[in-house]
Amino acid sequence: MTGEQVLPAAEQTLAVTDGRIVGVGVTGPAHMTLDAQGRALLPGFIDCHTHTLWAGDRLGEHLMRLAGASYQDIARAGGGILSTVKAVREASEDELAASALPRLNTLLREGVTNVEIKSGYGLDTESELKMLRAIGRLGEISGIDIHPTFLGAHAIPAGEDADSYLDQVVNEMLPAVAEQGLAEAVDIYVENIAFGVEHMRVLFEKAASLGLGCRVHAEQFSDMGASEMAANMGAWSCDHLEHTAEAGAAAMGRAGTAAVLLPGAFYFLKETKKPPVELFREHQVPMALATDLNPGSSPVASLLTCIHMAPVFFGLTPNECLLGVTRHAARALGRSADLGTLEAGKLANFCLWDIADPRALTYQLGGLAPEAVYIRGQRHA
Ligand code: DI6
Ligand code: FE
Repeated sequence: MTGEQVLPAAEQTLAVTDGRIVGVGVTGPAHMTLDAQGRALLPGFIDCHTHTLWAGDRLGEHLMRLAGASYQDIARAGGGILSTVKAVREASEDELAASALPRLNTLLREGVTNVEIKSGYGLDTESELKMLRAIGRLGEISGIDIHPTFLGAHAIPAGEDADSYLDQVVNEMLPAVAEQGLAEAVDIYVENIAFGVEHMRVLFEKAASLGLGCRVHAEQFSDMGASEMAANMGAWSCDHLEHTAEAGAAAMGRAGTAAVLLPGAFYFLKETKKPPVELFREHQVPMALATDLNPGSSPVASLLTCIHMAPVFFGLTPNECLLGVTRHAARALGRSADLGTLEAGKLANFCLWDIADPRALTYQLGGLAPEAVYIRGQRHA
């Protein structure tokens, strides 16, 4: 896997028709032919795990954590995700979309053409649908390709219990989300401060029956066996994974489930337990990298910062980082057929970088930007 390259250096031209690549390294019949002229031509970067849409801020909690409180302490005291939920419920769909737009544009300027965005700060039917509609609208107004994920099972709302809330998520919210075509996948937070693996099983069975992909926040703080079960159920990805054991890695490898590593959250929460990258290599698990952009655990609107941190914190090679934001990120989104590499038939989402060696993107921290960003063959930045 470390030997795979993002793009062979010789491929300097792309032929594009109707937003899709029709030829690489050739100038066949096409509406547009692009010659990279010595610049590095790379697939558009994919930020495959974000919570980019929120309202309010969590600066106060940041200050509490700097004074010694833990993320879990704050969550148990009714802060954390639930404080963002309160702000999101009070915000309109327009306000939500407008506040997320600058964050998306920040990602775009670093060469990110595709962003997954999760709901999960509504936690009731109306507010979850409002978030997903705002996320859909962001795709139209930003020009970035957005991949919406329904994360109704993100936290347990105040005053409710996990079982009955999960029942609402599965039997009320999810059917509405699917019927209105508002999400491509579901996600659930399996953790001792949130949901258990049996909740995940019920959610995934329903999601699969409705044709949605399955993803899970797994093993961020403890190992509850979520990645093993999720992989065995055909999940697209398991994300976080600091506490994953070999059984989880082996199941992911067998199933081809992507491991999405989130160095921004690891950094911001000052974690010390690292995801088991050696096990992922051994079991040939495709590793992806994402920002986890959110107001609580990863206020990091920079995928380039994450690909800089991953070698330092987790020991990823520069090639693994580049694959992590292209080919393997596409897999985490269930979109390998359309995204992640520059091949005929895939979407023409790509960037031109004025660098001799793409691995340099993992070297310098800050100040890097592509010369041009194309999404579906249209120039965007
Ligand atoms: N894990 C995360 O990193 C985010 N959600 C989750 O389940 C954090 C979301 C937040 O704190 O607002
Ligand atoms: Fe997350």
